[in-house]
Amino acid sequence: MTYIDVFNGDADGICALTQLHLAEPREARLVTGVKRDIELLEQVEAQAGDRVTVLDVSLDKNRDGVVRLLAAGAEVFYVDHHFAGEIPSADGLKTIINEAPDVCTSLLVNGHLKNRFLAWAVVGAFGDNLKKSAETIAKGLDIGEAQLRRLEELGTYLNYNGYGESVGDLHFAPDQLFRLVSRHASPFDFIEGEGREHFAKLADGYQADMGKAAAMQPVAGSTEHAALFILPDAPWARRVSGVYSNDLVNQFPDRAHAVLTEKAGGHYLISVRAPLNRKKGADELCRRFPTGGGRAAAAGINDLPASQLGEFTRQFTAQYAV
Ligand SMILES: [Mn+2]
Repeated sequence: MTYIDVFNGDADGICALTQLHLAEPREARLVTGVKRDIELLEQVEAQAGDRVTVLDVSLDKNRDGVVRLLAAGAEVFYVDHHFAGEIPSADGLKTIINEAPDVCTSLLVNGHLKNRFLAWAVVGAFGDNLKKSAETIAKGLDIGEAQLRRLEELGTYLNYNGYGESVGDLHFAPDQLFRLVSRHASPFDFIEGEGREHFAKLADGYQADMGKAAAMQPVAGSTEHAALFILPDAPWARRVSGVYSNDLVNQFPDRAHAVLTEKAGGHYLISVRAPLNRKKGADELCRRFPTGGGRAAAAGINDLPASQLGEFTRQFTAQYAV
């Protein structure tokens, strides 16, 4: 019997699996990737009796894999908050799926584990930009404001590390980062204890990349309610695009944001954020384009041809016209 742990390579995926490993330490085959690499079950082969855990990737994008693994006799435990569509019914499948906009996978795992590693759930929720949810559940921790902000920073940095076109863009491969992080029952041991050099590497990378992004201005076609930014084809831009989008949303809560990163060949990688005060429509907009997907508040398009930039700009500004 083999454990196979499949997780999104962002803060939420890493913090969800960290909680599960702390609760039940195990040797597992890890399957992950950059944050946008969500069709992860394509890579998974399993045999009868194997236990496959899948975290923080849309079941809709992995349904064929789930069905195939179940047919092979594996047991599948699936926890997620993205669009799921129809959930297969089978004895071998256990799901915890909740698409509510104030929930993330780390919070769902925290509920499953009855708050055993609550601080890690707080980090995961901050990482998914669910500040209110994170602060609400953090009331169950005996920590002060300064410590809460450290958990927020860690969530932000882990999330930041997941963005890139390929693992080569990232400071840490997500499976490596999971191994470094999940040794610690408390996130503070990673932040200021034995893991502090890794925390510092994330912090330094984040500050440097965000400094470059902060110099960018909205491009032509942007409106008062919907702003577009275009970042160059460079590793720093691919790393920072997602967190920069979150940062813009927090700075301008009434405005929708699209951050486009140029790719080789003239295509764009896009992060869309609905206005913080009206978390709607980002997934709907992105799913109208090939390679688009996500959640109502935060969605993206992996590969938009330059020829569709005008159409995307038109639909984005129409979606958020008021
Ligand atoms: Mn998530």
